Amino acid sequence: MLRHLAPSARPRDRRAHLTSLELDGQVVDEALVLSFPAPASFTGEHVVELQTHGAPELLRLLLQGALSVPGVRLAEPGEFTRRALANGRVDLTRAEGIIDLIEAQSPEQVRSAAARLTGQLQAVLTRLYQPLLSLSAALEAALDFPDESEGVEADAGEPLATCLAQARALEGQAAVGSRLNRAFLVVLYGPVNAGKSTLFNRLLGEARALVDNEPGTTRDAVEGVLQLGGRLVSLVDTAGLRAAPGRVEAMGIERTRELLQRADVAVLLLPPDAGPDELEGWRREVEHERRLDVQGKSDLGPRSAGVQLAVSGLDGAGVDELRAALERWLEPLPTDAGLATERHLDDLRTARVALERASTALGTEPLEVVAGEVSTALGAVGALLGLDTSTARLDALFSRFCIGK
Ligand SMILES: Nc1nc2c(ncn2[C@@H]2O[C@H](COP(=O)(O)OP(=O)(O)OP(=O)(O)O)[C@@H](O)[C@H]2O)c(=O)[nH]1
Ligand SMILES: [Mg+2]
Repeated sequence: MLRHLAPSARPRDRRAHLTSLELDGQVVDEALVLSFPAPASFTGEHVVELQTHGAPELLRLLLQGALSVPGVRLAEPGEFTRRALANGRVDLTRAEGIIDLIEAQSPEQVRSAAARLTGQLQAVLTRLYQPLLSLSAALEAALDFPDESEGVEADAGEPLATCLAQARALEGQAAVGSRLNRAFLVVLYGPVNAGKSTLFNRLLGEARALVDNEPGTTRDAVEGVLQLGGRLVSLVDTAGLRAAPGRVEAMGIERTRELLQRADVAVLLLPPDAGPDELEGWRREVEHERRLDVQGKSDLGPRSAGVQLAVSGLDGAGVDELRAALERWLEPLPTDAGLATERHLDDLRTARVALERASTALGTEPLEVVAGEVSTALGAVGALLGLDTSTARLDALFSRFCIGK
């Protein structure tokens, strides 16, 4: 049985309390105990936290001890956050922020997740949700009580336009957010033996791809992830391009071409002795609007004409310049980017399209049509917040009209 010593000194709420932990009568650790009585805890329920030393064997023992207490079990994945959600301590956007923060892989993703975690997306969505709720309630009421509906259409124009502008702005942001969460694809390509794999390894800071002076060493595409300017970049080393490759190599070359079609930036690496004709030939070989022409093995000779940069994967010369050049290609993100993310894009699009249809219908089609579209938009925004809109709308309706007084 797990217990902490000095049970007479009950820890004060929300204060760290130093104590010894005892397991089956023997002290196993000195730890901090914190108690958070309901409802002022993360989940809204009574919570006790133990801050112990991190030794895996100690943690295993403590867990075993805790689990031997009747009624104690391990939490399901995400259960604490789920309970917080169920108890109204966080909304859906904040709950998502927590998991996004845990999974973040770049500083930009950390910032974006933290903004959701601290409720910034919730605040922005609420600024859209509240006026939509009032508008929807007013329209539904006008349908239910036609006698009182005079002027409703004229009054709806302005809030409808405001909501539509807000939905459009959020949808634009979600599109940026989706690019933020996606790694930028940078593909290294060029003739065989140009030094692509050596440069790839240098950029990643580890010997990932095989390097050899035999042309055609790399056959399959090799991917590595790195950070540039706070953004996540997926860097791909490819099979060198050449005429008359072997059968397997030809498959690799086909893959190189496919990758180049999807690449955000293509880096063409050329041998040091490449003349202007060869450069021109490679330029025509693969068309890409964001391409960097780089001469490799710069330690072997002077820079050839026509390239933007010269690098040596072997001694690292020019590699910082290459990094800087790649960073410049990465799309700059606005500071509030990624408040809304790709996950929110569908619902925001539904809301925006419905509001556009409502605006077109207002004054030209029956009020039912406008009300129906506004209701669709409300449902989509409510879903983002994890709210039950039918109950919310009833609440808003009843508070306005005092039905059943
Ligand atoms: N001097 C010098 N040699 C290099 C440099 N980069 C690569 N090499 C050498 O050039 C040869 C080919 O290098 P790789 O990095 O395998 O070239 P690659 O472009 O990946 O070749 P494939 O995969 O066959 O297309 C190896 O012998 C490397 O050691 C460099 O910057 N300077
Ligand atoms: Mg290679």
